[in-house]
Amino acid sequence: MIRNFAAALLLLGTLLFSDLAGAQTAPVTTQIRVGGQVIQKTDFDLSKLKSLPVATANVTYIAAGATTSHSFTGALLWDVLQSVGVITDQTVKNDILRKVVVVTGSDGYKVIFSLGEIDPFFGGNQVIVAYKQDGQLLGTDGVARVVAPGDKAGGRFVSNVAKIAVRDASQ
Ligand SMILES: Nc1nc2c(c(=O)[nH]1)N[C@H]1C(S)=C(S)[C@@H](COP(=O)(O)O)O[C@H]1N2
Ligand SMILES: [Mo]
Repeated sequence: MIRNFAAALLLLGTLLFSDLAGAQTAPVTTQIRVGGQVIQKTDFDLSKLKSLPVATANVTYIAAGATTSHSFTGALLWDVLQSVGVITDQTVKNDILRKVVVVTGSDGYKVIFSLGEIDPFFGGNQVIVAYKQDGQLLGTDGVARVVAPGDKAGGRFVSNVAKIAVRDASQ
C-alpha cells in the first residue's frame, strides 16, 4: 500500500516536471574537442581559440522569454573547422553541403548547424565560438559558447561547449 503510494507520487512528480526532462547542470569546460569528419582531431583551449582571427558580434536574442543583448568575441566556427580540415569527397558535387556540425555542451545539450549555413560561399552566417561575453571571459559558462547572430532565440547559444563534431547528414 505504502509502496503503491510512493510509486504514484513518483509518477506524479515525473509528469509535473517532465518539461525539465534531460536538464542537467553543466560542468565548467576548459577545452573543446573538435572531431568527427575532420583531418586533425584537435582539442581547443582558450589560447588555441585566441590564435584564430577574432570575430565579434553584438547580438539581441530571446532567452527564456526575455530579450537580452550581449557583445561576443571569439573565433568563427568556420575558421575552427578550417583549421582542423573538414573531410570532403572531391568526387561528390558540393559534398560540403551534406555536412552538419553537432555542438555538444558538457551537460549533454546538443544543437546542429549545417556547413552550408556557415560556409562563406553559401549562407556565410558568422557563427562564433565565443570566449568572451561583454568583454569578460565566460566563467561558469566555460571556455566558450556558440553564438548564432541570426537566431531570434538563444537555443543554439550552447554554453560550456565540450565537443564539436562534423558529420555527414546525407545518408
Ligand atoms: N550547455 C547548454 N547551453 C545552453 C542551454 C542548455 O541547456 N545547455 N540552453 C540554451 C537556451 S534554451 C538558451 S535560451 C540560452 C540562454 O543563454 P543565456 O541566458 O546565457 O543568454 O542558452 C542556451 N545554451
Ligand atoms: Mo531557451
